[in-house]
Amino acid sequence: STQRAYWKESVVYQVYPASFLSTGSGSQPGWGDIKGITSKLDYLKDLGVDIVWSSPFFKSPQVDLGYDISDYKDIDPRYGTLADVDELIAGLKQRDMKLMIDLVVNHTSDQHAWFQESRSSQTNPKRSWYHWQPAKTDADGNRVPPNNWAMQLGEAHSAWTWDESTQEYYLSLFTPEQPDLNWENPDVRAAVHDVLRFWLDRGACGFRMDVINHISKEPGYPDARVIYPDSRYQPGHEHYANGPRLHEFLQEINAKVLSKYDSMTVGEMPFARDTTEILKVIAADRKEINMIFIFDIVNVDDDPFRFSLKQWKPKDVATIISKWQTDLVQGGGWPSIFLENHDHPRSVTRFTDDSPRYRDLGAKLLALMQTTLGGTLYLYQGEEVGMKNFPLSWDASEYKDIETVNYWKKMQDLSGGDESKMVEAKRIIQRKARDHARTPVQWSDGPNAGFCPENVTPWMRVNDDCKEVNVAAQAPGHQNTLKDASKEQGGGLKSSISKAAQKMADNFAPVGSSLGPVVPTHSMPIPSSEGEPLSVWQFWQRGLANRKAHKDVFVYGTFEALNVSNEDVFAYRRVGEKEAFVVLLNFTGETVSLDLPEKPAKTSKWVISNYAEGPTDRALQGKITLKPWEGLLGTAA
Ligand code: ISL
Repeated sequence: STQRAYWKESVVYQVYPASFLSTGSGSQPGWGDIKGITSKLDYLKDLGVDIVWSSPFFKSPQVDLGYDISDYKDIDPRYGTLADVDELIAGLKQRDMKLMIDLVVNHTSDQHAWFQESRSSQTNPKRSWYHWQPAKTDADGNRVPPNNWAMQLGEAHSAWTWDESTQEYYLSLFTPEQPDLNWENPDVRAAVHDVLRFWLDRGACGFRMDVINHISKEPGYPDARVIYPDSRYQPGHEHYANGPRLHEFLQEINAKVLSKYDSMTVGEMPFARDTTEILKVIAADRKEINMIFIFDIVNVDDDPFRFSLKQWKPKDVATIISKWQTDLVQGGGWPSIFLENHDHPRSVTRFTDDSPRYRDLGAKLLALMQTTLGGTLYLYQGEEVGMKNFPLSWDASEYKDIETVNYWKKMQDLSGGDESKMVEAKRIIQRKARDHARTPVQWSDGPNAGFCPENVTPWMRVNDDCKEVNVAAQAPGHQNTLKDASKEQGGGLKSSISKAAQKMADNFAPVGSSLGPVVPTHSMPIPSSEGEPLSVWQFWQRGLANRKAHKDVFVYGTFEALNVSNEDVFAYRRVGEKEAFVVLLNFTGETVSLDLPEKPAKTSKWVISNYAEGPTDRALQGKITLKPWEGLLGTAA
């Protein structure tokens, strides 16, 4: 049976600090800060979070919102100070929670002292800390980059940036302001190890490792295979994702640093699809990293890259998730569960229907799915209240992300004044841009959604729906955000407890299961007026509590996809040593029916539905009907 570990059972909550909460303690008004995170620890604890992963808050020119770091051991004044981080770590410890740091060491900022030295001359001792290459010349005698690799966030640009003063190119896979470190150089690796030790010694539990499978580039920088015949530059990841020395570098980090701490690691590995290749990184006996983010599910509508709209089918979701749920565990690895992060649009928009009629049901359907899948669960800020993409009506200037800005510029160049092309481009960014995950967290229905004070303009526009969708309206006991929010008291929540909501909450503890009812870790009333369902937030809270109370099944149990007669329904069984559950998820806005085979899915009782009235008297096997976007959880015989 599977070895237990804290990092397997933990619920991780990702904070994107610029957009989380602005208390005014940072240097830039309208920008989130570290004290904002610290002030929300009770909130997170109450939700059921164990570990906070914050996107980078280190010193940075913010070209790529902190993924361009100019000092790994200091904090950007916009976010606060090192003392603020110490306070955050202490606050987490007090609550038996942990902090995970975002480690961005494939590249630095071009403002990092290492790069400043490296670019100062061709003979500087740090020259070889980055990838420098002489120019090539094309048939017409023009200067051209060393190869045809494209910049990932730079639409139609070369991945190589020309340095006028030293007359060479440097590799910059993301933007020109993010030069790639040269991991071939042992001094670079030692400097990175030092950064890890610095944060572990300060009390971080581990790392989310940014594009960690990009650190080993193929020697000689061979040309990329051509995917876009019309384009001069090509993706090229076959030469730098999962490169030749990746395992050696990861094992070195583990042996020299990680193994000396009770640490956890999750690697971000774009372009990792091959099971064998992935298991080489995460299988426990490899001593590399604990788990990775596999992007198949969030790439389901890419064709093959982000700015495209591919029609996906519910069946695709079922196929992708089922594959990783089984393959990784069988191969000695460990899955991560997530549908959102700061690089992807909102899941309720993407995977369900975010219109007023179905939005709550959709968000709860996804919560039911995620809290009942195996692996370490990652929740992204705002997902717990069902935040959605901002609307098509917003002007293109509201998009701030460098990737979107570059794409928009490229489309303007290409469109040659053809308005219909820009209408299409706008439709695409409204569905797919990273910006949708970066609007301020909606804490209340007050000014700026409670993200920052009234007289301050937030760095990014608050989504229009904040009046209806916000934490204060959904999370009992969390009405106050900024200090003077007292006028909101009693505004969002109805105090009477409805029988329907109470019944549903009780049902979250599957009766008849060996572990008995869930004992909530919080002691709050169930808020709702007659007939009102649980809020999305409450549904998440109870889902997380349920997951923990039955972790033998939901975290550690086996996963079996169920072959039901309807391809729009994702159906699976989770099986532990003492109990088992069945999950049925209708990924359409239609009423569907399916045949649930007697074996292996004969359930003893349906216990949860995302509909307020609960599972009602649904059949236990044979023909079953599901309402639009309905999810059901049942105990299995
Ligand atoms: O968003 C993408 C391009 O469409 C992804 O490929 C993304 O660049 C990739 O997942 C790497 O992301 C990470 O590194 C980037 C940074 O911009 C992202 O925010 C970060 O999550 C460079 O550091």
